[in-house]
Amino acid sequence: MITPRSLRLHVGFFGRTNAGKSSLINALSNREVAVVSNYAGTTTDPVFSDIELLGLPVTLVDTAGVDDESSLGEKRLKRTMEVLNRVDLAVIVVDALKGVSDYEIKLAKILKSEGIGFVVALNKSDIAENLEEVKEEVSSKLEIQKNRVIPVSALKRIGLEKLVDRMLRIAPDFDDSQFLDGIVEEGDLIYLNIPIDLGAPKGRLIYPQVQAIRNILDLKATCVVVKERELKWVFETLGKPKMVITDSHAFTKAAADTPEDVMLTSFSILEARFRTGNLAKLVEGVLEVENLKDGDRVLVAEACTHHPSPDDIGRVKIPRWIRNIAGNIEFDHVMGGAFPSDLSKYKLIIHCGACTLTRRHMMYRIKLAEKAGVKITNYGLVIAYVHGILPRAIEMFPEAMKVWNKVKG
Ligand SMILES: Nc1nc2c(ncn2[C@@H]2O[C@H](COP(=O)(O)OP(=O)(O)OP(=O)(O)O)[C@@H](O)[C@H]2O)c(=O)[nH]1
Ligand SMILES: [Mg+2]
Repeated sequence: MITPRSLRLHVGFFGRTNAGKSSLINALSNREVAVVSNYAGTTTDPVFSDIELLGLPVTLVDTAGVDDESSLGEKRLKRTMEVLNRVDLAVIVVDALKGVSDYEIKLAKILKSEGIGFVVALNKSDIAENLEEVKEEVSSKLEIQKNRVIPVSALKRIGLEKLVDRMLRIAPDFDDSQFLDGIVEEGDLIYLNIPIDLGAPKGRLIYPQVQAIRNILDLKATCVVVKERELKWVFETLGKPKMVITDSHAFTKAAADTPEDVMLTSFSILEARFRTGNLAKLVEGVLEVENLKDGDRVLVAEACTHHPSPDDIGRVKIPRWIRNIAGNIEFDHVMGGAFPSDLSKYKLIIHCGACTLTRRHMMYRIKLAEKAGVKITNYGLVIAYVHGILPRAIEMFPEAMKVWNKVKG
């Protein structure tokens, strides 16, 4: 299976126009993925390309160069900053003939304050003079160690290996084992309940399901994968497992078929915990449903773009369930990369499982909601909540249970 983009290490390339960001991405990927020209401002929107760097799946993100003169520059800067919140690692590309300006200094400060590691690619080293002096100057102005400044030439393919080596050395650890960390242990038996209904994609499993299977095997535990009709049968045949993980669509039936002393949760809740690192915050969000009143506005955000089906979960079911509880609520929907910059008109944001977003990106969206003072939750929690099985589905996560108990006592 190809690594989905959301689990790839995202490396953003930032710098002024014409520094050679696109050229460098082409050189690293051995392809002409990005358009290069001598015209300042060639790249306008972020361009994502998936490659492997020394066996590590990464996504290189080319950004619009910033020039500090035009008003267009302002807009571009804003867009660059949006990309910055989606990357795990940054490369600041500096034209060795020009050195650093206030822009790179500002960029380095932001990256440091956001905790995003970065290296500087000192490009066009093939035609630069006094390379050592420039390197010295860059490292002192950006207040970074000299070994973080790597002279390269995208054109002549000089210094690329060294650049990659530095990048990977400072890359955050990219291991997805946290999906079931702390819950599943060696020797455990886990049942995975996966209904193959009309909503299931043809011929494959969805990523959280694959991730769970892989993670259980990595943890030296055993899993049995069944459709919802066989869940009862497998209990009778193999006995009690430590836990049942179910697809959200089959939550109610799974809850009925799973004895009270067996843990039960959903792929969607596990995914939410993994992707946001803050299940408690999302539980706080779902409890906000009780405070909604007629006329309140709720945003439903779906990270992937798909054609909504007649009983689409985000478009149809969730609004129906919430209206049943809270009355005449207004719903807005966004899809894909779109996310409103003004969230203040919403009382609540209900996000999808976000399996197509990077963790950083999802955490950023949570931060935006927090800044706007808007509660945020996710599909899986809403489904469990409206069916009255939320406490059961989160009881293995003490931090989330604490929030529940505080409100529900
Ligand atoms: N001599 C030399 N020229 C280079 C090198 N890398 C890029 N260039 C040239 O610099 C110019 C700008 O390169 P791009 O890759 O388009 O620069 P960019 O940073 O993507 O620019 P924008 O998209 O406009 O922000 C092109 O004419 C490249 O051929 C290099 O290592 N050496
Ligand atoms: Mg470019």
